[in-house]
Amino acid sequence: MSECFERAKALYAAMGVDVEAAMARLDEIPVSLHCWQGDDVAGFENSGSLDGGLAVTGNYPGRARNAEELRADIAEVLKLIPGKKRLNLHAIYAETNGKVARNELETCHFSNWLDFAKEQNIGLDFNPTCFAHPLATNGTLTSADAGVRKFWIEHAIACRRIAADFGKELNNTCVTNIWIPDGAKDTPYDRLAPRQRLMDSLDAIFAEKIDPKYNLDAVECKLFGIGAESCTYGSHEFYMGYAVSRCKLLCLDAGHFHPTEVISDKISSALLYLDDILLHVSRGVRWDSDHVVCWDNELQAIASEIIRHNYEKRVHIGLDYFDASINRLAAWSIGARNMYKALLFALLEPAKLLADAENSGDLASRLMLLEEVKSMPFGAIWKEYCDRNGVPSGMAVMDAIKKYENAVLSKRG
Ligand code: RNT
Ligand code: ZN
Repeated sequence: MSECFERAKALYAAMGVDVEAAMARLDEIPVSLHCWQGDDVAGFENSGSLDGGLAVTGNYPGRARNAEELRADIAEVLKLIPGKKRLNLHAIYAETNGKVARNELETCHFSNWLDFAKEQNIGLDFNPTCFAHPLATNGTLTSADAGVRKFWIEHAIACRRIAADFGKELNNTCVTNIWIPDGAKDTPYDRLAPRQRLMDSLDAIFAEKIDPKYNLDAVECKLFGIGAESCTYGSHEFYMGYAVSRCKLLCLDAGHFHPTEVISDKISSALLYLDDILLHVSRGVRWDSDHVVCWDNELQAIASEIIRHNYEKRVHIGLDYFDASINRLAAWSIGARNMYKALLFALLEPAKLLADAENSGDLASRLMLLEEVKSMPFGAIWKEYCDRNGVPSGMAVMDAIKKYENAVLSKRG
């Protein structure tokens, strides 16, 4: 233990903060790493280009081209992130050589991923993939075509069963999130009918009861997407109502609201009415651009909300961004480390002093405290946390990434 850490710990203690307790609490908070940062949301179906309003920009060399490469990259990135991690898979990461239709997917098509999760001692999360598919060009669960709707309902049902198997096999609850790109480029005449169909499709998907010990269902709203500028059927109001009335998890993606609207302010409201929620921590720049998560004010506000109200068992934290313009392992680890950093920073807030100041109406002291914590020696605590987790800190993270880039990524065509 370094002298820096001991001094920093004493300074936090003077503010009534128990650093050891904070680190112990952080150990129990999982963050779900999205598998799709490693291959630009391509998956293994060779289905062609991404759509549904999703766009990955950049062509930095070294993209994982198959499951072995992706798992090798994830194994490497897990070594660079402290804390209790999970892995979030999409249905398109099935290993079927593209030969099994999405509505016929089974757990056996993910057996390598299950082995990998066991090897790494991590839980899995899951997502039906309702985009990048010939049947997804004109709506999925909202489609006016009953055959198309049926296909996507069957796909989502298959995904829930696979997810429940993940949960059972790993003895670790899986969270399955449904996001669909459905919406209208231009002003629709009827906004109700597609939403009615979406509600009915979701009810059909969730008709089968699955033990919440194995799988929890989440639904993800969005304000707009490319090609769905005028109306997105799965809006916030739609899914908030759906989640509350059906006891589902609401998924709040940080990039899915108006640029001045923040999800940190939605957590306490949503959790008054819902048992659990899912977060897609992302960073929108001017739009839902899915930039690498930075340790910015909003990320800190999200983490502080979770910690201040002891929500860590009810808020499932997932990451959702994709940057192909820089080394993908760097993108992954920078964003994930920032999530843990923000959680640790929140855990080191002088909670009692802040609550006392606020409750006694001493708002100047509240402001002073909130500003003072910004210059506390947080870096020494973070470094100690990384050391104890056996992961590098500072630019040593980049050194490890460059080493892997030279040895592995640069050899990929
Ligand atoms: C899209 C949603 C969705 C996807 C992933 C790949 O806007 O955020 O969560 O990013 O499922
Ligand atoms: Zn998302």
